[in-house]
Amino acid sequence: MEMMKTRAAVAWEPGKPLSIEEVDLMPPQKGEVLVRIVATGVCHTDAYTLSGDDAEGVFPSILGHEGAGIVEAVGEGVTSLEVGDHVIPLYTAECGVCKFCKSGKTNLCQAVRATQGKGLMPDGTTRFFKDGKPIFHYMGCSTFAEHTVVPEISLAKINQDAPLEKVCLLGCGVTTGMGAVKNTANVQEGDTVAVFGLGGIGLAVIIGAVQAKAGRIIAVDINEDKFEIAKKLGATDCVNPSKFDRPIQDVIVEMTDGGVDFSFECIGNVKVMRSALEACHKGWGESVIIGVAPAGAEISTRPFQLVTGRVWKGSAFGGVKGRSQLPGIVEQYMNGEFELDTFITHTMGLDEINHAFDLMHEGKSIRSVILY
Ligand code: NAD
Ligand code: AHE
Ligand code: ZN
Ligand code: ZN
Repeated sequence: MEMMKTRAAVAWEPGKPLSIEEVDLMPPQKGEVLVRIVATGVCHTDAYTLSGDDAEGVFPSILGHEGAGIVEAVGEGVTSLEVGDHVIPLYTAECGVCKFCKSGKTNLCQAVRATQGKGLMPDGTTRFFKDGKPIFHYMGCSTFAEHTVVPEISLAKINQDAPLEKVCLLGCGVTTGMGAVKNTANVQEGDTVAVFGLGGIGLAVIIGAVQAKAGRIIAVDINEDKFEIAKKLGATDCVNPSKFDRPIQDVIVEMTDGGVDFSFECIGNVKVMRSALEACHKGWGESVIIGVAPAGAEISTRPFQLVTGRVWKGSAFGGVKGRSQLPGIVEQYMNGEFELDTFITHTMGLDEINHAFDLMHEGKSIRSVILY
């Protein structure tokens, strides 16, 4: 196979709009797969990396990590996928044999994590080029390209009948939120939940909490335009912290007779992370950090908060093992167990992708889906 041309949104430098251009793509090497991306969501993490705040951000790169597509070619030694398979790229690979995969304790496979974090394929090189110069990969996915090359262990094979323009959202946001509730927190019937930040992640937490039969779901956002969808999905209370002259954790503790059983931070703001922890009930409340904070940011609280039984946790990709568990989540979607349409507030072509970032920053979208 020869080098091919494909269309991509290139992030040349931090803080600049993406540039839509033709790039060169090398064929898949050993253990790699060429995927034609059919659709991709735009997640806040893409904006975070583009902003320059990501400690692992490298430029120029092709961002995007919430996609779905079809296998077009496989490299040497690839056995689990063939041309025509429908797939979701995974930023959390699943090799099945590393210490992490075998531990039974985490979804954080480390097989390709080190090179992935440097924007490289596992062999330490890139497949994307422009005028002979390498362009970095992103989170092992680079779904803002019509074609991408990813490791075999970073692809979940899914039901061929699943609509790729919708299930792309299971590549990050929706799986992350729902999974954090089920796998990381293990919310039980009747539990009280607070969700901080009502973007794609926070709204998926609400769906997860409804599925877990949580008794009360308190949705928190400074943008009240988000409350309507939150309520539609099952939030029982919506609160805007900027409407109170005291800390939002005090408000929530009062509303809930001592605090919530579980809280989820879905923003990436370390001050809100503190509020989310301190909104938890003394003795047992657990707070799950999902939001990604800028390089150098640190969380703080009085250790007394933990001494007195509150628990601080984090969750990546909802604790979901991509290759073994994501296909089942796609099946649940196909069986009507949850919906995705509410998340998709905008669809557009790759040429309009900068508009998707604008909508996100203006708080006007939940998810924009780019259709190739
Ligand atoms: P988003 O921009 O769509 O939503 C964020 C929401 O937070 C918005 O509704 C915004 O109004 C609200 N918000 C902002 N500041 C606030 C404040 N001070 N108080 C209350 N609400 C506030 O983002 P998203 O795509 O839903 O992503 C949310 C976060 O989750 C990001 O940090 C993203 O990087 C992270 N993320 C983490 C994982 C993971 O695996 N851990 C996966 C996906 C996304
Ligand atoms: N590169 C960042 C870390 C970013 C981060 O925490 N990413 C989440 C997924 S965000 C998806 O929208 C994650 O899965 N983390 C686990 C991992 O292995 O990266 C930084 O701060 O350096
Ligand atoms: Zn994401
Ligand atoms: Zn592994």
